[in-house]
Amino acid sequence: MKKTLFMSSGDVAISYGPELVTNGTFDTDLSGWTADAWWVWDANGGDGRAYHPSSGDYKAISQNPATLNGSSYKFNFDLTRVTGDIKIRYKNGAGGNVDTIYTTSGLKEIIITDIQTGTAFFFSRNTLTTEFYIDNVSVREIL
Ligand SMILES: [Ca+2]
Repeated sequence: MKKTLFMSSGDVAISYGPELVTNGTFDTDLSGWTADAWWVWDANGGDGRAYHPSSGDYKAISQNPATLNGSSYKFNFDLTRVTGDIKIRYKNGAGGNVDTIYTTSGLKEIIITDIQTGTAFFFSRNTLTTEFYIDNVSVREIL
């Protein structure tokens, strides 16, 4: 029997390359990250995460995944905001800063189609006195 399979554009499977972030789940510490001493590892009852205690100063945690090469990537993380505005920064292919500001908690996702080879991803406050947690940071190439 002949079968015909119909697919809408919404059914197209997107596949991803391997995880490029080291210790994005913060299981036991902040290893693999470059962090201002302000940052604290939070055990969070067994699901460790990175904690930015309340501050209005620029105190960043960052990582530059080794194999970023200028193709497209899915960048996502879990944000728990206590207060303030949280900034994510990376560089585009021209070397310009790309900033995304968040003022709510939740799973945050950025699809990146223009990225500098070897860029780092920085998490910090934007302008306000800010307190927040991050976990499950992931960068994967869109294949
Ligand atoms: Ca975790």
